[in-house]
Amino acid sequence: MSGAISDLSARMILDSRGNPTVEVSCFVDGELRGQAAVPSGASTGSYEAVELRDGGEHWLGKGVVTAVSNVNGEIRDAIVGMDPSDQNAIDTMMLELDGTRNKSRLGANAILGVSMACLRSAADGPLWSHISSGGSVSLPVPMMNILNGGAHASSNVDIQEFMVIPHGFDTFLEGLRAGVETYHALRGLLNEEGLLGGVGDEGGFAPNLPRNEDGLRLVCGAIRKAGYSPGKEISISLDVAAQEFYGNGKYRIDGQSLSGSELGSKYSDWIDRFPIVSIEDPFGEDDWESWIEFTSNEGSRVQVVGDDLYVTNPERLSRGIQSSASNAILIKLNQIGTVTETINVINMAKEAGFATIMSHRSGETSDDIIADFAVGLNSGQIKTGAPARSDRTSKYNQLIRISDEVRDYSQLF
Ligand code: 2PG
Ligand code: MG
Repeated sequence: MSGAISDLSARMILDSRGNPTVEVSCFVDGELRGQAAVPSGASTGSYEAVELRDGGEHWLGKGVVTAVSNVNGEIRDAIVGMDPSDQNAIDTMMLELDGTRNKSRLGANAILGVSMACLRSAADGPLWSHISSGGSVSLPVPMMNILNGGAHASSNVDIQEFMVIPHGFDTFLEGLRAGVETYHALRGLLNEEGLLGGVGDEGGFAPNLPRNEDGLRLVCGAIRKAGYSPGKEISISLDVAAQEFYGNGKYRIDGQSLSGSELGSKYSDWIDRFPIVSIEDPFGEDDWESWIEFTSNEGSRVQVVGDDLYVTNPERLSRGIQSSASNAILIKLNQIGTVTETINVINMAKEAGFATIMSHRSGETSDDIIADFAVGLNSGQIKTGAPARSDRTSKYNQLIRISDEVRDYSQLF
């Protein structure tokens, strides 16, 4: 779209956990053309780009006054006058202005808000089409987090996410329907077992369970109760987020203290007995040895996904590719902090033959931009929580809208 950026304005809004976050509006030739809101993680990797928080007493230290004024001041001054369709120039300008390796001066939350708002301003038609710039597109298979634990729930379950992947369907809508039916079936099953309580940060149920394995049993039961065959039409994906229970070389899970190899054997046993097709962050973010060993043992049976391990960072991904530490990467815009760098990382992963999964954060807004990214970058998979609460369903609903225009549903597993 022609024209020049005439103004940028940022403000604080609230995310799904009731914490402040940054929203940015981008004006082209005096007209509002694009608006975007920044998500926020709870189980964040230490190598992520820095989210600027004010500290102090207001908003429990989580205020974003500084990040907002960085957009309304320095960043605005540098970006006004630029062509919104030159995403690379916009992002490079902000990287240079920030001047740090991890965006800690201006804040990745300030920079990403601008980057995404400019992207939206440049789109002449559907955003997914603009993002694809003529490349192949497809509707992603969803990873739906129906049982929450770890840092996203106050239960005793160590594993952060038990997800269902409806891969055995011809269309996105059929897959989504099967996942939704399984979510409701799980509610029924938990109710029957006296385990139904509240939900976690991503809308999945959050029961206390005797062992983590009970999560697998319950999800399988829910798939069957919904009328589907576990492993055939719907399989299981886990985000262990193992960094959260790692310390002094040991993983504390199910009341045991395990080495990386022992934990790997536990996963192998689960893979033997349950239809698990994907495991994210099975080990800590610096425990490369365990990653390499596990991927060499199980990489042909399951997708091994690096999230905290790679933090959508090209240097960390390059190490993972060279050492075969995994065979897939989770992609989160705010881990790296600009649209351009996100696209570069996903392309790098694809060239190496890695699978890619576009992902939300546990703290979200109703912004649905990741739906367009998943389609436009042909990521094949999207992870965006339970089919409940509008911070999660906004992404599914946008994919439903896009499915009127795009027919291909990614074929996996
Ligand atoms: C993850 C994410 C999203 P968070 O670990 O993959 O599910 O959680 O945003 O808390 O890092
Ligand atoms: Mg994760």
